[in-house]
Amino acid sequence: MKKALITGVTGQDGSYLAEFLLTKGYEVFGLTRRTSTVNNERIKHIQEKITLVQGDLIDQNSLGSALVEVRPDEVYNLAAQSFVPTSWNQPVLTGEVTGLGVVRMLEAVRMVDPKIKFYQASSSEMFGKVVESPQTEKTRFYPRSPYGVAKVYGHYITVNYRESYNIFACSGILFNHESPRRGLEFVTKKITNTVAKIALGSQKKLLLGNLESKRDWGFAGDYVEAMWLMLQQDKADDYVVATGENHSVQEFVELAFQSAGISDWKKYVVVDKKLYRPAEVDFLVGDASKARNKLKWAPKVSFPELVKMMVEVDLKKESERNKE
Ligand code: NDP
Ligand code: GDR
Repeated sequence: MKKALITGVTGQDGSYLAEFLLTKGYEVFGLTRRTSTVNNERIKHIQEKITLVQGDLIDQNSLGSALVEVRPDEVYNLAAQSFVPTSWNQPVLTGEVTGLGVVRMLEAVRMVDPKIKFYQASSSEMFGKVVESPQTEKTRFYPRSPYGVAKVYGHYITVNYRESYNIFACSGILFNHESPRRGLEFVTKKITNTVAKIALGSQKKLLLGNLESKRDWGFAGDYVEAMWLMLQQDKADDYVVATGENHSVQEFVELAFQSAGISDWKKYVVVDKKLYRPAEVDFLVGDASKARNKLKWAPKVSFPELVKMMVEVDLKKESERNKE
């Protein structure tokens, strides 16, 4: 039985990856940091089947101890300060966790057992102000936020540990992926959650920032399979994971209202300039040909299906809340 340790197991991707690895017969361990209130909402349905180990990407010793305790075959480093706007408010913390956290985990791997396979959650935010479209593994990075800058460090230190120490370290450059488990502050979940409230009468307006930015949005459940596939190859490498389609925030809004049976979305949406970012990433679209060819990976859930899935779950939750 293979053993995997997931950092960021309480997050959106960590919960889907843990489920996925259980179906593949893995013994799954999740690294969690101490919080004053338990926040295991996303993994409570599988908590009996996985083992939680305490640790924090800011604390080097805790990472080494976790590896000694678990002795995993594979480490999936998904933990990060992952919300782009917060990275301007807390740039140093973002650098510590999202950037230096990666080298802390790589050092732990190197010291405890350099044969451990390592996956790093890199991001399309590294492309930022894009220099070409669509973006591939070879496209030059031009990050536009402290988060993007920290991810570029995480990406190159992963490549460097592969080249310096021959560690089987892969970097997955994933484009935006969403799900009903997405954090409430991200634009997709904010939209579907508020649309559900508007449809059921408990909220009147949806406040948004830049409606024109475009993203290549996929379904998180599809993307975690690509992470696993990367670690099953003969050779460690880096891969772009994306759908190859992009849509504006406004298109997402229109489709979300439609899915809730509301045609006149303009009546409800208010643009708030305070939600604009100091530097925006206007347009992202990925070319996942390498992942398609080498990993035989392809996304399954389409953009309209994703929006509909998220709205339906939020409508159901909201109507249950209203009954309480
Ligand atoms: P989430 O924000 O949902 O989850 C982040 C996780 O990191 C949480 O489990 C959080 O724990 C944990 N974490 C934060 N700080 C620390 C720390 N100091 N020590 C240990 N754990 C910590 O992110 P996603 O699931 O959406 O994303 C997973 C990874 O993929 C992230 O690295 C993200 O940057 C990257 N990524 C995400 C994309 C996306 O579209 N979702 C696209 C490309 C990359 P807690 O619950 O305690 O806060
Ligand atoms: P992103 O996701 O920054 O791409 O990072 P987010 O959903 O936060 O923003 C997407 C786009 O929507 C615009 N936008 C708003 N965004 C938020 N959050 N709230 C709003 O009200 C709003 N209005 C408009 C933004 O300006 C932006 O252009 C996500 C994260 O998961 C990262 O961790 C990950 O690396 C990247 O995706 C790929």
